[in-house]
Amino acid sequence: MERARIRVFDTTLRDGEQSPGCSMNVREKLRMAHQLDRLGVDVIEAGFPIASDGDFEAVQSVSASIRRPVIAGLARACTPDIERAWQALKGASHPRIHVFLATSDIHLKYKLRISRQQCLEQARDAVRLAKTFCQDVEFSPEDATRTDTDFLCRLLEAVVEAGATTLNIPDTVGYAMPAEFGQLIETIQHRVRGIERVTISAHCHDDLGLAVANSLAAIAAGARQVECAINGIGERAGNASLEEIVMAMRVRPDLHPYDTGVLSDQLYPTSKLLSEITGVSVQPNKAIIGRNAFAHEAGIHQDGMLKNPLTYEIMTPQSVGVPDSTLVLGKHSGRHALALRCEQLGYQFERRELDEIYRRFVILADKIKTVEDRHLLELIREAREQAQRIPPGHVGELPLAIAASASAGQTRPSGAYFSKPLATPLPADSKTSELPLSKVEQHGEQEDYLWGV
Ligand SMILES: [Mn+2]
Repeated sequence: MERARIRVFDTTLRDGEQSPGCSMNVREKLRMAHQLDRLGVDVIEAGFPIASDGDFEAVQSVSASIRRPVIAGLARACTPDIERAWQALKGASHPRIHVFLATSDIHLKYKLRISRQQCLEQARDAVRLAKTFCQDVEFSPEDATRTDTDFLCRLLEAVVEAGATTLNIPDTVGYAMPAEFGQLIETIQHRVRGIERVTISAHCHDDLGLAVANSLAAIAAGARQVECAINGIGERAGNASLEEIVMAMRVRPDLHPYDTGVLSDQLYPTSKLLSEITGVSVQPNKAIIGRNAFAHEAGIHQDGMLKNPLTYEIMTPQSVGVPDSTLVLGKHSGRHALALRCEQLGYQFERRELDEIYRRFVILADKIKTVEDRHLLELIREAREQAQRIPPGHVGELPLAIAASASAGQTRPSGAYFSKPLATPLPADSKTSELPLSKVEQHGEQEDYLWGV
């Protein structure tokens, strides 16, 4: 069976840019647009041309230099906006005017102060005007999810008749639930005359954390375009995250048998570029592209990962452009990961030696959360030094200097620590092979497996 193709409409440069701290100048938008082109999105919404001269210029230069995708510009349903949008877009190889007008009673009454009938006529006239400039016209009934369904269907029918080629259904305020939103898309498909000639699109916000779920529900119900943004940026809680939608479909084709034109290994580079440009980074646990999305700290997870990544990863980091999984060394880590990191640092240990290092490592990790390579190197050195000086049976104390320097946030370990003479004299008969055994060893590997599920 051929899989349906979903068009990815990226609004990072328009809705995304409207989020606090994420505004971009012309040069930055252009840089981002080139990366979105590499990523393979179908539509780039480059801005809202009437909003400012800068935004006009940005849409104009994106239109002039990015030739493969459709370039969209936003316009309210009025003549000056539509004309301005066209002025900015006319150099594009595939221009699209995106007209919007609020349709919910709450917006009509308090914001626009117009009747439903006036709203319908304004929407229809705006699409007609846009159509005189451009074949590709998208219409969005703002706040669609809080709009009376009968009225919404009548209005959509009018704009299809006026020439709209894409009907975008926005959950502007992030209010919808997945089943409900899917139902709305189905209703529109059944009730709007002429709908078979146009593409249905979804535009979801994340106010209840459901933007991606709602977008997937819309696709399942027949939407063939999805509007989304890199890193999920956008008004308030943001838009549906592009990387999450794309990877949900890629990881679960059994339930979401759809294709996109997105090259998934460009997801991480695109996310990083956006963070670099805006200075706004994503939370570490952000799905797909967060710092911890492919990091494993728990011992049982690390052990599984080292044996076969399929144990704890549903996709490879490489598939989304992340260089490699990270095994973070913390108090939840086990010997297996510790040994591997030691090996990567150039040290190979006998089992008993490793146990001693592991014992010290756990004590340290309890204090400083993440054990960096430099801590580990000190720890190894310290364990070796003490092994040479302390008689067998005596268990050394916590490497306090490391803990102190780490918790004080120092980037380099204190040099004085190593020059400090150790109090215990070296017994003549001690051998390095007779490292003191800690209680840890008696519990064996099971000790590493306390953290799971
Ligand atoms: Mn929006």
